[in-house]
Amino acid sequence: MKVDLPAATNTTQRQAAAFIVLVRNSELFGMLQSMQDVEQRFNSKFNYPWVFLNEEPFTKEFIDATTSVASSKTHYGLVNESMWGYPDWIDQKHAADMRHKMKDLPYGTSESYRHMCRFQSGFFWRHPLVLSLNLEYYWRVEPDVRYFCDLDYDPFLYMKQNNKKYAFNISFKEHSGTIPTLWDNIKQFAKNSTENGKIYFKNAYKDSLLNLLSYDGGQNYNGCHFWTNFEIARLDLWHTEAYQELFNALDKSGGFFYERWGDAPVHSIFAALYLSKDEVHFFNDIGYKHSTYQHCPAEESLIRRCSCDPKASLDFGDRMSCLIEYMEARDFNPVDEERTVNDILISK
Ligand SMILES: Nc1nc2c(ncn2[C@@H]2O[C@H](COP(=O)(O)OP(=O)(O)O)[C@@H](O)[C@H]2O)c(=O)[nH]1
Ligand SMILES: *[C@@H]1O[C@H](CO)[C@@H](O)[C@H](O)[C@H]1NC(C)=O
Ligand SMILES: *[C@@H]1O[C@H](CO)[C@@H](O)[C@H](O)[C@H]1NC(C)=O
Ligand SMILES: *[C@@H]1O[C@H](CO)[C@@H](O)[C@H](O)[C@H]1NC(C)=O
Ligand SMILES: *[C@@H]1O[C@H](CO)[C@@H](O)[C@H](O)[C@H]1NC(C)=O
Ligand SMILES: [Mg+2]
Repeated sequence: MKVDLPAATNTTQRQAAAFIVLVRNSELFGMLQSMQDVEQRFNSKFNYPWVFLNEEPFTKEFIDATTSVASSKTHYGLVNESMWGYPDWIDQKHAADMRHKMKDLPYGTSESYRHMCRFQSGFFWRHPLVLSLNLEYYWRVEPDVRYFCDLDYDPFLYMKQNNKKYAFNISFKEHSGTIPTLWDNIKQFAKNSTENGKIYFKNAYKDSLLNLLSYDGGQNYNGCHFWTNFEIARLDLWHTEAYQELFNALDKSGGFFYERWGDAPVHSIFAALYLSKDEVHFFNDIGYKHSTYQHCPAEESLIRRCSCDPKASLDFGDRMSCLIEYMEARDFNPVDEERTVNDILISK
């Protein structure tokens, strides 16, 4: 994949951007590990601020330690119960029963994980602290991730110059047991909106990444999603009427609690349906590791002082990787295909 990168220099103009991290006090040491990598590989040269969010107040220890590792400003925000808790339409007894039924799935019984996924889907981008900073882009960071490669250009500037709205660097397949009715709700949302005279997914099917999500032309979801442990995006993507209405509809359906919808499939489905292919970017040059899944760039020209082995990369080798689906969705361009994404969603 050929990409035109900004100059490898730290003298380019800074963007309105920040790292946004949702994290617990107990994850301090994993957080410092991630921050040290990000700072060493990139941010010590570019000095973007850090924003930390938590549904409990950060401890003095957490604040002092993270502030001392950051090369720039740090901000700390509390997530209150308006963004972390049960909406009044949720039947909490039913939610508890469903968690028990999902005990064999990853985080199946976890209540906090569900609040986390709902927050990352519907709220981090409108948290008062985030709004107050007037950011155009964010880069999501989590504790315990490794950044293996030096990054000597500014990815926010890259996104600005190339009109990218959402960027990821690894893709992955969700366990279908966590999202049994998610896709039906997406299709139903498109139908409901269309009936109300609102067409949110106007892009041509062949200009979208819909085929990343489906092996059968939109009938069923194949589980592919971007891995939101690393995500760089425009905040206004989530402020669109289309996303806010979609989130509201998904939230009303209860699936964040009765199932275990992840923010990764929710973000990814929206980005793939709403954006054009060219607005989504695969950051192939940021060697990255999150627990057992890693991405290490294999292209010769992209190897930039990395300390990882491309052969150990998830990418094409692993059946859980969706990179092949992504590449095929990018290449999908039949001459006689005139339908829009909305046409597809409402016909299935
Ligand atoms: N403050 C807070 N952060 C959480 C909680 N649960 C998860 N997170 C954060 O949300 C992100 C995703 O959680 P993680 O456990 O890494 O989930 P995974 O990446 O899907 O395995 C990480 O940044 C965590 O630090 C929680 O209960 N409270
Ligand atoms: C980044 O830029 C500043 C000035 O703009 C310079 O002082 C600093 O040395 C640079 N840092 C690195 C690591 O290149
Ligand atoms: C929680 O935060 C929201 C803004 O995000 C605010 O409107 C609300 O008043 C806060 N609630 C409490 C109980 O502090
Ligand atoms: C679609 O509209 C119906 C009828 O108003 C409603 O019951 C349902 O929850 C809506 N579903 C979605 C996903 O918007
Ligand atoms: C993926 O993103 C992570 C950052 O989270 C970064 O460390 C890693 O270098 C990125 N990997 C790739 C492949 O770009
Ligand atoms: Mg994680």
